[in-house]
Amino acid sequence: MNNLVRVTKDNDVTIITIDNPPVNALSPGVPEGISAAIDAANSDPGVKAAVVIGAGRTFVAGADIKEFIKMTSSGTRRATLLPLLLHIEDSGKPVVMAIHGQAFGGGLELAMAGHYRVASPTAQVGQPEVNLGIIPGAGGTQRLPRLIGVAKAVEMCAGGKPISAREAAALGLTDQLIEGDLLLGAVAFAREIAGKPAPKTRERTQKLGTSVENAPIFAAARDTACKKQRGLKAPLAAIDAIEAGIGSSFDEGCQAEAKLFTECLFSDQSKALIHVFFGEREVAKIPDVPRETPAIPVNRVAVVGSGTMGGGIAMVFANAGIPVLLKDVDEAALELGMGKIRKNYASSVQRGRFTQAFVDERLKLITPVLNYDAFSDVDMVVEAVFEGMALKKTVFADLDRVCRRGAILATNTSTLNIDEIAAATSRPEAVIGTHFFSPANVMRLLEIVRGKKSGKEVIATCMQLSKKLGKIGVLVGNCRGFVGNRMFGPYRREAQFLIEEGAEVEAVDQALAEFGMAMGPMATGDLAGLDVGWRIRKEYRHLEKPGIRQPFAEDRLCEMGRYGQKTGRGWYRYDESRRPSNDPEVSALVRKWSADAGIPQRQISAEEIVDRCIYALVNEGARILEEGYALRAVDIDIIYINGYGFPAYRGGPMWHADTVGLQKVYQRICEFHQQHGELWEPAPLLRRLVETGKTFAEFDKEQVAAA
Ligand code: T1G
Repeated sequence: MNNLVRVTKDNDVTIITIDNPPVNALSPGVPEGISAAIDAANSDPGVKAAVVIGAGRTFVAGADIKEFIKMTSSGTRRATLLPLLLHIEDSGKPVVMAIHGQAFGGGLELAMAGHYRVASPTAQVGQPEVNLGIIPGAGGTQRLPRLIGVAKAVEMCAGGKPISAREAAALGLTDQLIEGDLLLGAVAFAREIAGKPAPKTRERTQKLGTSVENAPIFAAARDTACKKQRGLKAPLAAIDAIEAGIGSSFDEGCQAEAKLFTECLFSDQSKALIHVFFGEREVAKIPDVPRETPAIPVNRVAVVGSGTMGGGIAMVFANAGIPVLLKDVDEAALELGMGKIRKNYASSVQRGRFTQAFVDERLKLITPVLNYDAFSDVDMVVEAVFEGMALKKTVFADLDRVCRRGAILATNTSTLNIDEIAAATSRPEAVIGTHFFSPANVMRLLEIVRGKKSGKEVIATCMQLSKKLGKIGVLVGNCRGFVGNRMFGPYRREAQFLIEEGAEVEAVDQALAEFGMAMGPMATGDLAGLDVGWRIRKEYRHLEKPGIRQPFAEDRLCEMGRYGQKTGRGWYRYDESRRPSNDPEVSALVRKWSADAGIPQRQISAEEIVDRCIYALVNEGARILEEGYALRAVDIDIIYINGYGFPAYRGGPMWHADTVGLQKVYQRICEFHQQHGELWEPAPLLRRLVETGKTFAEFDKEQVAAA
């Protein structure tokens, strides 16, 4: 026993409590403590059975992921959990696992080594390892199919999604659901089964079936993994590990699993996904806004503007159970907005994401209004009107007049200056940017834009609220386009230049899709509407530096009314169900325009396409870091993965640059600088990191240390 694992007794039942806050990860000392506790129970003649339970909010959230970073950076392989789990399984006294909160990864593997499992109805169990680019490494791919069958085990290990305790009970993964006090219920259960044969999971092979029976299951699972988890290696490795166990002994299966686990763990994909795991938690930490900064209660909100964004934002609040007023200028606009909301909810029910009952409840929380009468009661307003400064200032002046003091006044602008908007009010400290991404009720990213005078409580509130809304909130500074869109500019600029220099539209998109982007830059433009960027470019034309090359093709397409999916034509042509097809007319038009502009045409490789687009992101990201508009390089990574479809298994643009090697990235950017001029001036921070042999990850560590 040690301070991570406590042993107590309830008469003839030993209670082993894992107490390693915050999530009882199986950090060094925990497996050893459990092993010693099992020995103590077995050597105590008065004991008939043992119960293993987690202290605090959860059972066990898995192995300690931090240990994996130590292993891959030192190249040393730590002892696995396998011996401990065999030790539990071979215990002379039956061991009951009592699950509440989460039994994830190594936590579920631990639970499956027990002879029985009981759970609270609200518990969740799962093998989410593939989300970290690895697979279960402590027998999970061998014990899980023994308990629930091959098909469901493949789904859980390759998909990585947890299941509820109720579903687990229905599958036979848990033996009893305990309403009320879990420990009491588990001890009573242990007394019931004490003295009965203690089934060893590894010996339960009835549900394994044969290779022939399972072959179609594995084939379908591989197909699904390639489609739904495009580019990710771990799901396929998880399927291989389960398949390797069919027709083999338990030990042979575990050896195959261990080999695949190690290959995954030392892969770039896993290092990137573990970076993302901790990154999604790191972005919540704001150096000058401590975690204990008081948050303003947000129990009632209002959204101004019921267009696509406004409607989506209203759904986000309603989905979180927060009543929301949705305001627009007239009945027609409101009816249109509410119609879109109802349609979105209907398709969520159709796709099984929500139940009709859930949707009915949510719709009751959205109140369409035509005036500001009830705005004095709200704790927060999100403005989502048309992207024009004059209109936004008018709305904020109104909000300043009608909202109570202390209410948060947020704007969903994606490009406009937060300080200028705030200046339209008498309370700039209450003004902040909450930049949702379309569709707002789906996209996880929330760029929280700090104005010069945004108050710390307002920032803290929005950061905490983002988690409640199921979003990942990332705090950014108030520069043009903030972080995401500011970087997206150079990325799409290079994509257009490549097309003007001879690349086909579909070749550019395909190269970046193969790199792992969820969608190519041209198709993304067509989806968002080419006119959105066109209008902004026209508004900022006066800021363009003379003599600097600007892409022209997209503006020309817009002048022809080709706005993308919404007009059936953009870079691609779209049929009535918005399926894209290449449009030879666009190729011909661009060839002509380029010839008129004297741009020589050439063959362009997929490698150049990827380098120019992705390194444009990296270079601009380095500028943003240097200027302090992003707190850390990892913040940029989390923004790009959750808002712009950057592949998580590459860790985000900044982590990707570190993985490629900053020296190599810098050299390539210098080449582009040579070839394409000033737009490719290397960012000073990038040059400095290369000169000092450092990485963006080390830059972050220094930032954290300096804060
Ligand atoms: N290891 C280390 N730290 C962890 C951790 C873990 N497994 N899980 C969470 N943390 C830290 C996290 O970084 C944060 O720290 C704090 O705990 C609270 O987490 C052998 C190989 C359980 C659903 O993938 O999904 O087992 O920021 O903010 O929102 O086969 O944490 O406060 O400093 O996320 O309530 C498999 C990972 C591991 C589950 C709770 N397990 N964790 O969510 O809190 S691999 C997982 C989660 C493995 C075996 C394999 C979530 C959670 P800080 P949080 P939360």
